[in-house]
Amino acid sequence: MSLEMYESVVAALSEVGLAARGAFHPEAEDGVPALPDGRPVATLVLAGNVGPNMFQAFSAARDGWTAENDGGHPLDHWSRLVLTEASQRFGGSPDCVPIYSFDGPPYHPFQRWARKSEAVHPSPLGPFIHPDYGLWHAYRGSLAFAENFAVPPRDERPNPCATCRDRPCMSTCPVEAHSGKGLDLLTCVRHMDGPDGEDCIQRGCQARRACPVNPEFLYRPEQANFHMDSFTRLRKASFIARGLW
Ligand code: B12
Repeated sequence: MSLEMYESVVAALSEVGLAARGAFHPEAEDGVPALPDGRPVATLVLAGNVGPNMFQAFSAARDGWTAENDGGHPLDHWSRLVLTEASQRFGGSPDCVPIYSFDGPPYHPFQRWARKSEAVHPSPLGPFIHPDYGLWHAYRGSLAFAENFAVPPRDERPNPCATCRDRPCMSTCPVEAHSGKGLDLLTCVRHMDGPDGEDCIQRGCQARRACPVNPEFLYRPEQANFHMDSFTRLRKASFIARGLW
């Protein structure tokens, strides 16, 4: 089985600042949309961030951008630019098209796709955990191909949370927003927007940072701050719009 085509997709994604996050051959129940000319997608390669590469590439590219040209969502804007560029290396539409994790609602079921592609598992916090990258990885989109090419078999390593006895992620949040029944979003965002939220905003979610799995992949402060600041602003705006703030 030659992985030559898959390896060339890995290289193309890496050149634009993204990491390939595994791949699979979709079946009808996976909810992968058809290609623009109606053909089914034969191979889907997931793309995201692992380690600091994506944030470095994004930070360099956005220099000089304003809300007028990035639509107020600079990381999503950057993701569209670079995934379109990567797709064009494989002929572009309709043979290879990007699908984005942030397009919605309704959103594409990226977590379902992620579980088919890599050894990721639900963590007690909600986001998926990876045996190598811990909680420090995410998805920006995917490349959908008409061509059926060989991809590596799914990595079957088990969930690291299954053998984590102390579960510090569940007891570290200063406002107990993680109860085990899902995130209490209003409590979380109120805390981050308030006078004691600085640590979470500047360095990232404390519960997530308490995870002992491979903390060397922890987001650096500039990336943590970018994500937490935009998360807080967008969620607060949504609560205000719904009269819940
Ligand atoms: C909407 C959304 C949110 C909403 C959720 C609102 C809601 N109540 O649904 C809000 C704004 C709250 C949110 C918050 C966060 N999110 Co969010 N979110 C999404 C988004 C855009 C869509 C999710 C969705 O509705 N999918 C549609 C359903 C049908 O898709 P699905 O994949 O099939 O969903 C399955 C999984 O969710 C799975 N699943 C979920 N939990 C569990 C648990 C178990 C036990 C099992 C078996 C399965 C399972 O079951 C679902 C049904 O099949 C996804 C991106 C995406 N496209 O998936 C990111 C995404 C899930 N979010 C992500 C992240 C990182 C976060 C935050 C940590 C952000 C932050 N603060 O930094 C928080 C943490 C939330 C938490 N602790 O739970 C990441 C997760 C990455 C990862 N490592 O897994 C994603 C994938 C985005 C990305 N760029 O990578 N998010």
